[in-house]
Amino acid sequence: MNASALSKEQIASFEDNGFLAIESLIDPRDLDEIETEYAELLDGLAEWLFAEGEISDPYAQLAFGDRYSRIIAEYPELHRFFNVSLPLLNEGINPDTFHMHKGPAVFHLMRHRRILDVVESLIGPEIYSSPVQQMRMKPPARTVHSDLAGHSNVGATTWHQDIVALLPEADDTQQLTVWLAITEATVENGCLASVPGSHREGPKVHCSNLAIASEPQVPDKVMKDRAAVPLPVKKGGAVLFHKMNVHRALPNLSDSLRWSVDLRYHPTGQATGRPAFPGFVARSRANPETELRDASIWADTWDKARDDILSGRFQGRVFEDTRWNDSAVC
Ligand SMILES: O=C(O)CCC(=O)C(=O)O
Repeated sequence: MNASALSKEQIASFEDNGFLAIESLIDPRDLDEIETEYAELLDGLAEWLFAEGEISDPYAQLAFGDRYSRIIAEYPELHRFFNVSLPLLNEGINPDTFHMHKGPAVFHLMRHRRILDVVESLIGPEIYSSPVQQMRMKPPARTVHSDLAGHSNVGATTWHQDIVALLPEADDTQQLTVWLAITEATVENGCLASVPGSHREGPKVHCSNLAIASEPQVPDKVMKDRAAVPLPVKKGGAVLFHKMNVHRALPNLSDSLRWSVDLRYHPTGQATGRPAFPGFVARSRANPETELRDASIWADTWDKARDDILSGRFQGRVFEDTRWNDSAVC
């Protein structure tokens, strides 16, 4: 039996609050690979978009965060090429922007030993990496294109429970979010804020009314008297979430990019809640040979999912966004 990566106190705190902030979870140097991979990606896209006349300058002289912020202000679809999931669209898909990033650094991060150790402390040793995952690269709020102000990968993340985005097949899935800070997350640059104990309150009404926001949210009027705790963490730090915990992100009021990734895991064999997208066995103490260790195979599974959706071979819904809607509240 391995020693738990979380102390008894940390596990009790997670169970009590529905979240746990770990100021430093992985060595910040373990993020070098992601930073290099994303810098190369941005370089290639900047050259291409400039050649296509989509942006006025490739901004090659700028550091990564500023360069990303400048380019996405001119080309709002940019975020799709950096995300680690295909777009969450049930219809109206444009193949030109139905893309994602699936480089080896992302796969290596999903299998990071320290992350899986912590996950194992909470859900046990048979760990499935859920395809419900998002790369969130948030420029300073004042620079965000109005089309993206309500898009949680770039602009605001409003109050929600993570269950809101899952199909009903995953109602009993023990999904755990690992929200990892790739840049330090502070109150100023938009760290998360969470309502302690809210995971015991059952599912909340989430409004999908476009007049309020472009993503399902628990309306501010419902949350206005609730005390939320801000959860700043260092670069390489993490916040773990129960899927029923109510949380949001504060706005990025700083002058630089705030960058995080949310990874999700659940015990192998449970439904992901997003059957159009592929997951994989990240750790198995019982059957280690079932673990996926090859980043190119992982990338291939996403290519196949993309083909299946675009060709119509996959006919179900990709994403759940209206199930918890209730017009009386919304
Ligand atoms: O980083 C964000 O803005 C939101 C992340 C989040 O809400 C989540 O991981 O569930």
